[in-house]
Amino acid sequence: MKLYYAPGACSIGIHVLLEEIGKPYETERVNLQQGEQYKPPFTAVNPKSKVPTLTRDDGTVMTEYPAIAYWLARTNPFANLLPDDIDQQAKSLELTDYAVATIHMQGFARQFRSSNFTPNPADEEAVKSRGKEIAEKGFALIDKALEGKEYAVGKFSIADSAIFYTEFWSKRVGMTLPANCASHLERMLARPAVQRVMQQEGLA
Ligand SMILES: N[C@@H](CCC(=O)N[C@@H](CS)C(=O)NCC(=O)O)C(=O)O
Repeated sequence: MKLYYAPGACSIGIHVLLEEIGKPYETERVNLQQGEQYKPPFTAVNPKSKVPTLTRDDGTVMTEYPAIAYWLARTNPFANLLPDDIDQQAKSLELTDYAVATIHMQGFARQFRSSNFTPNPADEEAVKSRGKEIAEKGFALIDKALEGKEYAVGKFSIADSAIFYTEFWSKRVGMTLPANCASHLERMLARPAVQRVMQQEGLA
């Protein structure tokens, strides 16, 4: 398998899952600042121009965080990346999707790429504040979900890797995380798999 990633991007969550699984895999860095995602050879791999992108041993390509995370969990059951209970599995997927589709794509994307959300540069500050509001509301909901638990559905699962990267980003934009999210981030950063990824991506 090969993970196409950018240091500290959302691909870090999939990188964490690959380390949790512990099977051999390759990585290839995509320089998003230099626009490598919009040019060949990367566009031949993923025409959506996004990381994470995973090429599998049979040469096929997987994109979209929740799909990659789910596939990794189901094909590596020994790694316990999803609970056995079907309701808990659905809950883990629900939280994964919320972190990716709402907190990341609606909240942080507005803060990191405000010009993508308005044709008018004068509106960009308003776009950023709206993004912050969306992320804050998201973390408040995740905080409730984490109440009394170490991880999102009790034991570590794919949802934690997605929540982790959004919590990690909160530091970049100077947001204060609510208490349960702050402890969750610390717990994640203490996991050996996460520490290896931080080293590998040059973030430690
Ligand atoms: N919906 C996608 C989102 C992936 C995404 O937005 N990736 C960002 C990095 S965090 C990216 O590759 N951005 C490059 C660009 O849009 O130019 C997923 O779930 O994987």
